[in-house]
Amino acid sequence: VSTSGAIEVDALIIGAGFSGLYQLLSLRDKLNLSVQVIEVADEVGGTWYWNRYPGARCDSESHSYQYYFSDELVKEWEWTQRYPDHAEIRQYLGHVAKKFDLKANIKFKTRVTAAKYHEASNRWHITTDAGDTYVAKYFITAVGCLSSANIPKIAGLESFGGEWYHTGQWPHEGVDFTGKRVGIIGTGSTGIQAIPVIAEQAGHLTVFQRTANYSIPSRNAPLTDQFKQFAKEKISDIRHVMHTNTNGHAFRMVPRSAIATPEAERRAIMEKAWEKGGLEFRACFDDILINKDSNDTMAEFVCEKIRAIVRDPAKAEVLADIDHPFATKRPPVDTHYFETYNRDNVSIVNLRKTPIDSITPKGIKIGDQEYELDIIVFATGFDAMTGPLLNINITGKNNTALKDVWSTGPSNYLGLQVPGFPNMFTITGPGSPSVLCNMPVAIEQHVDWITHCIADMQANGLQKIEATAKAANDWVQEVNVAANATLLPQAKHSWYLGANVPGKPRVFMPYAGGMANYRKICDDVAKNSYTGFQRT
Ligand code: NA7
Repeated sequence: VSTSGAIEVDALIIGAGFSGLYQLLSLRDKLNLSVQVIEVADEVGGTWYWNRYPGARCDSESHSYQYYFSDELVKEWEWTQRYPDHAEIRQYLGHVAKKFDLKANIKFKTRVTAAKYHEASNRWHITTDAGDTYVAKYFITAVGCLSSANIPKIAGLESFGGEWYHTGQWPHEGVDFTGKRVGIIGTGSTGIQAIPVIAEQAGHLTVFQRTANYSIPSRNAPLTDQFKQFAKEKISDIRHVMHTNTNGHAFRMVPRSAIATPEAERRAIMEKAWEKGGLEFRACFDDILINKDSNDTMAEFVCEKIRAIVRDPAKAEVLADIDHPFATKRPPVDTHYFETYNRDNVSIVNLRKTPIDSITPKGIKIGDQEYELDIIVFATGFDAMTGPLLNINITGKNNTALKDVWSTGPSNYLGLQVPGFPNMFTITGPGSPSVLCNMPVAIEQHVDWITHCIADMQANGLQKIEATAKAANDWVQEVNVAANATLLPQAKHSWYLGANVPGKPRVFMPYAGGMANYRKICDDVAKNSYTGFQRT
């Protein structure tokens, strides 16, 4: 503690999810730095602390959705299911925190209210709602990219007489839907997970769908002993696959074109992949995101499945009326999603035809019709990637606010550093490939890179690292070029583009050039004495 009452640390990290925990461990135990983590929740877990809605489960397979920095850790943790649910992931992160004694450096139930760079001292001053000020050389945001809830400003919400919830801020005690009239808005990954579970409890569930979505059956099941053993014996191989492919998952894209494969063979491949289930479905051809004709074959296949599963043709029509190429929005994986529409107590409303007018004391009003509801669930996603950063009042050199620098869209270098904000690092920031990748793989890469960068500064007596404006401009171009080389920008209603939040700049935010490419770019930057950064 300094004479001014401020608490001096080498590094301050915001967030105690996957990123913050590993960044803390790396800086504290590998570099011997003093580190403070600030976390608003009362426990570790990050996104999984908040997302406890019915059916909340990871879309990555459990053996790939964990840290790989320690073989010992991989060996000692036992996942129970093919896809871990929110509670199991929290248990896992709790185990990690305990094993490495991480909580000693985490201040819980505290929100960072502002972070300001002081040029004369080259220090970040970070203030919290507990009234503390931390002074840190390094300031690292580990705030997640899908953590700022998007609650649409629908007129009349405050007048609603029932209960309403956003899935990303779910009450820990749960919500009792038994016999209730429930409405859910949103059919992204979250809505698609929640709808089948809520439908089993509710008296009636009305799904309000704006954009129809593809979804692949997850085929979730308990893990067999044989698979658990395989995953522990093959740690190095699994790590190698995840580190050398485009998406960080433990499977590879099969190098063949969908459109160039004869139709009968193509169909047989897709049928088999559909039966196996999960995100691997899209990996059975490697040109789905670059060749529209190839993409069409897969899109048509999924739409045929929807029509075959959903018995009511009117419902099937609404569900299969998809306006974007396959996998250009984050493709959900589900457990009995389309089958749920065969229940008598589930109906669907097409908001593309008639949007929501307002929320009334009794329910949701669309045109002349009022849908009477006891509970409304907003599965309406997040102000993705930039939202969590802009929620903190971050000010860099010359009193420049991050929100002003990013008023027309985010710009930074490698997704990791913003010019004018020296010694600040953003884990899984916009411009990084994280959201197009199996998240822990992207996180470990970001954290390892930042840790090496800081180690190199410490070893060489360097005080400051700052991305140059040119490097950031070039990176923004690179992110654009990478996106435009794919079909991804063709999904106009996508949070990748900021399109889900009214007024948000329409900029394709994630780096779509693939995780392995990105890793190589970052490694080359470091090898070449941190090209694109100014270090003093
Ligand atoms: P998403 O994928 O952003 O989905 C949100 C859904 O809510 C989507 O269907 C939206 O329709 C819909 N939405 C958003 N705002 C509105 C309004 N105002 N009216 C009607 N419908 C609306 O969020 P998720 O939580 O499902 O998933 C986020 C990520 O978490 C996911 O990609 C995985 O990476 C894990 P739209 O498509 O915008 O027309």
